[in-house]
Amino acid sequence: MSDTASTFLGLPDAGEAADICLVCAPYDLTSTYGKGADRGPEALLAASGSVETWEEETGFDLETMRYTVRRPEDAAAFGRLPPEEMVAVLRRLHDEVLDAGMIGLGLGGEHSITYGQFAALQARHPRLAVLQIDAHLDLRDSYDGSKHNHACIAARFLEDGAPLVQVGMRSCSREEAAFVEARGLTPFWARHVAGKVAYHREVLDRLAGRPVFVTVDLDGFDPSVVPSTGTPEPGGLDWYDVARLLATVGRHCEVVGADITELAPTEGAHNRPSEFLAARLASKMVAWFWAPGRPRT
Ligand SMILES: [Mn+2]
Repeated sequence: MSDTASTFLGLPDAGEAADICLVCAPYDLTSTYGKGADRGPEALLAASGSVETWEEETGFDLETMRYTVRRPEDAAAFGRLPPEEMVAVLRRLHDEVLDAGMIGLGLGGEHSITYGQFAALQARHPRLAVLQIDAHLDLRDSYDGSKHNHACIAARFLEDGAPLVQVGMRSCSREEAAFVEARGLTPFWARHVAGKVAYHREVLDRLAGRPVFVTVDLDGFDPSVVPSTGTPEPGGLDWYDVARLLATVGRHCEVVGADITELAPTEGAHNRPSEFLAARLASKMVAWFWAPGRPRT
């Protein structure tokens, strides 16, 4: 790691004294269409240097909390690990973060990175529920020979017994559709919830007072909002769709961890709206989920 590695929001790295630890997962081995998500974490952190530390919506000063960034020791070697080993490395990193009393904010990386953090959290919060923002159901049991392919993350949550609330879906396989039917799952399809807020009540009912892990695949957003992602499915969520939902969840639930995945930076772009949105989302998550003294209902 060089001396010039980005910090979060351009603030000094607080090391072991941090409240929030951003855990980088520069990994993109199993993606199938657009590549580059391994460069997502650093692109988000670099963009965060231009994000205001005053959070205008909640009136929270992000500079009053302390942040640190953890990266795999050897990013290139990490990027070549088989998915099962990658997940094990991240599980250890997130265990350390939680043992140190910090809140983890995972930065991907393809969506398979999420399992390490999920497993570390579930070990501490057996009643953990998951809120997943995504264009895809990710309910394949395995894909390309791995149960830790990016297309399988939601199948792992269910396999481990975690209640799962999925929002923004608009793409799945025939087998996934059959699985949804057979299991009686009721994902919130993008076509039903885009532009709406009335369904938030049902989201909260399903999370039902449990500790919550929020996992955001940026392809849940519409490609006009987040173009730089591996599989930009049309018909996605707007910024305010996601912002209103997550602000509501932050007010009503105990969010014990979160991640932002599938940022695939556009090299040489004149401006980088996806990168900046991801950084802004990270800063908003801190304000919505973890700001001390924030309004709770
Ligand atoms: Mn997805």
